[in-house]
Amino acid sequence: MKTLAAIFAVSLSILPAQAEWLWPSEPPAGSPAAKSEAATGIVFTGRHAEYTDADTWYPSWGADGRLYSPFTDGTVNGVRSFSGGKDAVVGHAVIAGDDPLKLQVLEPGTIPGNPAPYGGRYPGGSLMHNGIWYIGTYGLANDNYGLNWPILGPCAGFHISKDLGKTWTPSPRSTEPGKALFPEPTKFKDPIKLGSPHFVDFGKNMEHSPDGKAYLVGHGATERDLEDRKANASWITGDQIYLCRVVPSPETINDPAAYEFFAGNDADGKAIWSADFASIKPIFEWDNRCGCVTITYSAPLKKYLMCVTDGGTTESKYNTGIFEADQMTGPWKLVSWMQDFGVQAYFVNIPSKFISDDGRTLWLCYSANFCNVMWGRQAYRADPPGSRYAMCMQELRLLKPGEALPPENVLTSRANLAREATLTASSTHKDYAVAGLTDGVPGGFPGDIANEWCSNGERDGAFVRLAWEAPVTIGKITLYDRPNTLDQVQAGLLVFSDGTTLPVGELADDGKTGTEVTFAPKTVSWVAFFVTKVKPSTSTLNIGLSEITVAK
Ligand SMILES: [Ca+2]
Ligand SMILES: [Ca+2]
Ligand SMILES: [Ca+2]
Repeated sequence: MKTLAAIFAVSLSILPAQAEWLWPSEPPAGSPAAKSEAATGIVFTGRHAEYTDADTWYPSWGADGRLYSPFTDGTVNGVRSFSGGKDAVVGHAVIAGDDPLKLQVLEPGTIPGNPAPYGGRYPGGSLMHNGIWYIGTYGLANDNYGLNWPILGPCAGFHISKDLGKTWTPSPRSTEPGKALFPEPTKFKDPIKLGSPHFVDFGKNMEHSPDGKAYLVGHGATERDLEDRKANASWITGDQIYLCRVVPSPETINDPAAYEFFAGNDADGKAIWSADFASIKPIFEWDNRCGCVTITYSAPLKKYLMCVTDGGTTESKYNTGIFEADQMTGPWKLVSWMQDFGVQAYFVNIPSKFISDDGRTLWLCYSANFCNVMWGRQAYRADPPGSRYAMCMQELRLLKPGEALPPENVLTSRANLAREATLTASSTHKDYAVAGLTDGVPGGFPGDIANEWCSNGERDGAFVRLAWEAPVTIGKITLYDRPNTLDQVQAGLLVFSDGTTLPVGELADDGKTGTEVTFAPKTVSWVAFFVTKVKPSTSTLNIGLSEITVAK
């Protein structure tokens, strides 16, 4: 029962096509974007793969067909990058392969960069153009009120490599106010509009740039931190989105005078571009919703696709909006607002390399749930499955107008209250996690063991408990056995926080069919499932469950 994940650096899970599910669009009140008529929703296919234990992946598609990306705060093939503190470095790596389920992350290296006066220096936009690789960095500051890097600092320009990342010329700019690439902030910790800029992904070697220029999109705010709220503009939170452009070359990329800034539209609705940073205007604004942003051009759809993350408190669950527009300067229309995507997904982008010929199927590249790894203090679940601290690749489809929605799936439905519960178990095998119990996939050994909960050598007597922060009203529970045919629950008992109990009979051994238990609705703060009988003799070694759902 050695974990597959321990043998392969890549974990992947493939679900049958019928497992597709719609992520409901739930925009909060006050959404400034009209609904898209070109793409009416987002359906996940269940195909995903995760690579490395580092984050901050922004792949740029080189003329040689490979992707060039920064990374940080993790290790790639033994090369470690950590971007906090005075010895900050940013990592870089090459991503080879044409199948997002079978990528290779190669040739890692690091670049040092002093973050002073900020506390960390993190990778931002990456561009591979005409064989020259540019990696941007930006500063982040903490303060004495907690949260994760709540203050966004300036872009310190770009490191440049002319030999595919073997050697680098450091940026002549720094994170010091007055010495950064753009004029803001004017003093340490002051607000910044064009923070954490990322290159618009125009396809292979920027083939679809409208004018040969590179465009940088960034997020920020005009208000100081705390004027509106804590983390008003951080690495993952902000109020507006801004755009600038430059003819990319080693001579221009770090020269502020080479840049033009989007400065609004003229009376005919035509974009105004100004060399004066003071004229800059947002391409999109939504108070406290405009965190980290990326834009990709979809050549088949002739649309720009924008991923915007609303990073909450910087440590909470995050939301991601996907927008589309005919032009980078907008107006932007909402494809889907994915509440709690990840549930804590960040640095979301759409690598142009993996957009299908019809433009309808694409892959999100992101990282997720860093709180679980960094502090272990929040047990954020992987939603969609596969979302973890890594380079996550997740396939989705953009729904066409009039296209039928996939059938509602109780496992992945937001009506499944099990997904909101805090889980505890009588024991968990060291290669497993209790999170597999509610990841939406009734799978497990000999498949992906991340999809199930497995006790540590227990048989009858083992239990799991689902608890909610606030009481929930429930009337239906479905239990799935572990899919292997050694371990089987043959009877169990549901125990509710109101003191009531319900017996449960034998679960289908193959775990494919759930056993549904319905009852008169009751309001409870927790429910536990005790295993009372298992497959006899020595067959059952580590009893467990592959999934449990709880609904009204
Ligand atoms: Ca704000
Ligand atoms: Ca599961
Ligand atoms: Ca079984």
